[in-house]
Amino acid sequence: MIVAVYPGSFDPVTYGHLDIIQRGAKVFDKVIVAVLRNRNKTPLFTVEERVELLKAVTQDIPNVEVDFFHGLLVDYMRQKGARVIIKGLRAVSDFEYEMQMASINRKLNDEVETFFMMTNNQYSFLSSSIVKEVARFGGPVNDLVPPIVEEALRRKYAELAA
Ligand code: COD
Repeated sequence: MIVAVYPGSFDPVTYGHLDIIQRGAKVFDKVIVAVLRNRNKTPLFTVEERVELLKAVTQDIPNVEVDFFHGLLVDYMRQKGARVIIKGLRAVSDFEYEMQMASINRKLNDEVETFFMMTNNQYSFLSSSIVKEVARFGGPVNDLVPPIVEEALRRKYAELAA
């Protein structure tokens, strides 16, 4: 059984992430979507909120699990018995950073393989940051994120503005 981990910030999950999750779930026996709890960054959504949104949008994919982690990804993978990291690639700019990450992860644990998946062309421009920028100013994000995420964004910015 091949267990893969798809790590990220997912702040929040977008259709670009979801496309990688759906395609990854067709390749591997089990995909664990792992949300990083990063104490050095201030995300818009708490880790619990990000996990809940991911669970909601992946509930129909039986071999996908959602979890969170902190610390090194390779340590988390050891705990989970996972040897494959799934990464999504959008542009050349992603490639340089992801190559560095793949090399350091392999150095930290030479059993780990990074599996790169090219973005679906329609999502090549899409990132959580872009979504937050549009949503913050009240722009439409319905083509960028699932409805439950759109609603969560609307609520979050309304709370912050209050
Ligand atoms: N299409 C395809 N793929 C996409 C799209 C899209 N539109 N948008 C994002 N992706 C991919 C990204 O390329 C990435 O692979 C993944 O989805 C998650 O993206 P983000 O932006 O939510 O998450 P990141 O890039 O901030 O996540 C960084 C990690 C959490 C993976 C990384 O920081 C990490 O592993 N940290 C743990 C500490 C560690 O072990 N570091 C390595 C040794 S120093």
